Amino acid sequence: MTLDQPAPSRGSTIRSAEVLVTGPGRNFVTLRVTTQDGVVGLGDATLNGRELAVASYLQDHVVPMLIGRDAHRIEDTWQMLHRGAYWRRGPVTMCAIAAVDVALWDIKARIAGLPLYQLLGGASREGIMAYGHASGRDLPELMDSIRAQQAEGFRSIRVQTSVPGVDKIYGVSAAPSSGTYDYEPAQRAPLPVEEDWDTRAYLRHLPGVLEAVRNEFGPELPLLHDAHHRLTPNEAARLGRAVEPYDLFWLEDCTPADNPEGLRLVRQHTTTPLAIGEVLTSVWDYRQLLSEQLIDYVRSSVTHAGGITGLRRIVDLAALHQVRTGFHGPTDVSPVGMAAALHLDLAIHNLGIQEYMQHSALTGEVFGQTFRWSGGLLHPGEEPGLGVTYDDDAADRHPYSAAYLPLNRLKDGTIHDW
Ligand code: KDG
Ligand code: MG
Repeated sequence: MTLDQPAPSRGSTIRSAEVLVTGPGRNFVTLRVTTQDGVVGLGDATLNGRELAVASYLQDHVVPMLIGRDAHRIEDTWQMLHRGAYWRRGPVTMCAIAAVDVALWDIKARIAGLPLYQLLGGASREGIMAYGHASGRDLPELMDSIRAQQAEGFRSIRVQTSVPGVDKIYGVSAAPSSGTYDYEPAQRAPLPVEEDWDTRAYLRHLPGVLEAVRNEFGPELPLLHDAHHRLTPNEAARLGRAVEPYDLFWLEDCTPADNPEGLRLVRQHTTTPLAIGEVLTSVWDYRQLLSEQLIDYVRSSVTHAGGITGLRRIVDLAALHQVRTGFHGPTDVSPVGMAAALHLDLAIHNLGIQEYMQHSALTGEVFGQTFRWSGGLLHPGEEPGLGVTYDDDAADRHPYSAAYLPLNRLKDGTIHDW
C-alpha cells in the first residue's frame, strides 16, 4: 500500500536561516528564517553568558538541516531536532530548538495573516498580568523602588533586598530609586565577576523586610521574591514558614530543582506558594515536580525550553496538576522570546503571571515590537505573527562583547550556587 503524499508547498520551503548575534545593551542571539516566498520568521536563541555556544550549535549543526524543509512542518522539525541529535535536552540544545520552533510559528502565523495567539487557540483573557521588579539597598530605597514600579503600571511586584554583611547580591539594582529597574546580572568582562553569600544573614534579614513592605503597602499588593537557588531544602522550608504571614504570591527557586525530592520536605513545612523552573528546559525535568504537586508555578521560558512547542508540553502537564505558569521574562529573554511568551500566555488556560523586565532603549533600536502594556496587563498585539522586527543596521552598531553571570562564594571562599 502506498500513501498519497501531499504536494510540497514550494512557497513555504525554507530558503535561508541566519544566525544573528548582537549586543544592544546586552547580548542577544536571534535566528531569522526566510521562505522561498520571502516570509520571514524570528526566533530567540539567547542563553545568557553562553550565547556563542548556541550560535555555533545553530550555525554549524542546525541551519544546514533547515534549508529546503517545509516551514509549515513545525512538530516534525521539532522532533527531528530533538530526537535526531541523539543528545537530548540541556540548555544549549533546547535554546537552539526553541529558536527554530518560534521562527516557524512566526512564519506560519504571518502566512495565515493572524497574530500567533490565534493559532494557539485564541485569547483566553483580555490581557496578561505581569510583575515588575523592585529592589533596595535599604528599606527606604526599597519602598521608593516599589512606588516607582507601581507608577510604571505594575500591579504585582517582586521584592529583592540587600542583606547586611553581604557585599553584592542577586537582584539588587545599583541605583534603584532612579525609577527604572536596571539590574543586569551579566557583566561585560572577559571573565565572570565574583559575588558573596551568607545564608544565615539572609534568613535573618528577609522576613523583616517583607513584613515592613506588607505593612507599608497593605494586604492587596501581590508580592514575589526570588531566593535564586541558594538554600538547602531545610533552609527553604524554614524561610517559607517564616514569610507565611506576609502572603507571598510566590517564593521562587527556594532550593535548586536538581533534587526534586527536596521539595517534599519544603512542602511538609510551608504553604507559601513555590515557583521553580527558569533553568529547566524540558517537560521531563518537571515530571516529579508536577505529578507530586511539589510546586505551584512553572517558570520556564519559551526561549530556554524548546520554544512554543516545548513549553506547551510543560504547560499542559502542569494544568493536569492545577499548577499555573509564570514564564521567565528577564532582559536576557529577547523581545522575540518575550513576544512568543505573551502569545502563549494569552492563549493558555492555566496562566498565573508573566515576569516582565523591560528592555533598554538600546535593545529597542534593534527589535521593533508591538506588544502593549496598559492597566497592569500586557497584550501581544494584533500584528500577524509574533509582531517583532529586526533592524540589521542597528544590530551592526552594537556588536557582541563577552558578558558572564557572576560566580558566588561563601565567606571562606567556597563556590556556592549563584
Ligand atoms: O540569565 C539569568 C537571569 O535571567 C536570572 O538570574 C533572572 O532569576 C532570574 C529571574 O527570576 O528573572
Ligand atoms: Mg529567578
